[in-house]
Amino acid sequence: MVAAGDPESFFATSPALRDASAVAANLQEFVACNSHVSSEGGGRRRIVCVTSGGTTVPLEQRCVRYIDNFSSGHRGAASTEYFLKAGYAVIFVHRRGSCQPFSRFLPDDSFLQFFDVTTDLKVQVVESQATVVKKAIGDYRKAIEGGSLLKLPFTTIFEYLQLLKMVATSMSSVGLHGMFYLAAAVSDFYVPWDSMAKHKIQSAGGPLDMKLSQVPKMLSVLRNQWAPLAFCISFKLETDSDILVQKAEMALNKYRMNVVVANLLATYKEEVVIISNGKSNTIRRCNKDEDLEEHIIKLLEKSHSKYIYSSTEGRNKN
Ligand code: PAZ
Repeated sequence: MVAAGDPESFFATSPALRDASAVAANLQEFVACNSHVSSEGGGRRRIVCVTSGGTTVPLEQRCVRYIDNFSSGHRGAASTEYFLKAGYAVIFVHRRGSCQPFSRFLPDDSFLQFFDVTTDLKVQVVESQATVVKKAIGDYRKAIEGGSLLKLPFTTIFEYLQLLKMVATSMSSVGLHGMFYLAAAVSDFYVPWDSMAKHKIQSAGGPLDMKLSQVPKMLSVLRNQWAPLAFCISFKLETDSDILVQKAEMALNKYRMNVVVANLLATYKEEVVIISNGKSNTIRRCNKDEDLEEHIIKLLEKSHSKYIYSSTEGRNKN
């Protein structure tokens, strides 16, 4: 049985990540290709790991049922677009099937609304959507073919934390120029793999009585061991406005985050509170056509620059 909150036993008992060696090779190549000094004189290229979407907690090893976590992945996908625009290389660690950068504008019910069949039986994008689709394809190809965007999918809490560890250790060489933007909704409780039912849980045995263990707090490990120099931003989602800022400040201090972005379930698309160093700054979007993430990323990019500058200054003085 895994001791609650112990990161090492969590990893030792988790099912191995599929294709781990291919993921490690892709990561190594991505980081190496993007850790160069910019030819445009902008200094060293920055790399951000954006996490996005919710993790699942399987209830059976041959999983039929699972506990899920709220999150569409919209915030992570939109933020990825703005980080790319700001010149960052992005490692997009996302829930399979969640919102993706450059295609988040597609309609939820049917993307077939975007297409028409012509009289000579060719498929084409409807005229009203042509401009937006052309731009999205262009931006997406530029990011992928230019080697600025690496997408790594997860579903379960086991996959997510193993990926986060791999990304963080691969990015340790990037030092101050690395950023973690942890927008994923990560499960707080889980069933350890070695105490999980192997087969589908049967209902004949009556009500299900199940004890969940606490997921180890990996933010401390990220900050202290995996990527100690990186600029770290975590998110805090609450439903009770009376505790939001207090909980966000606690996370900032306890895990030594550089910034915590606090948001409420009822208003998270409209506003967030950015908390850092005893300062708090509320950002609101002015209208529904605007992306709140554009404002968040602008602010974080500036804070990251200051962080790099002040850390480098500090080192030069010593
Ligand atoms: O993915 P989404 O756009 O639907 O939601 C984003 C969010 C609310 C999950 C994110 O802003 C957030 O707060 N993430 C951290 C959640 C948590 O406290 O676990």
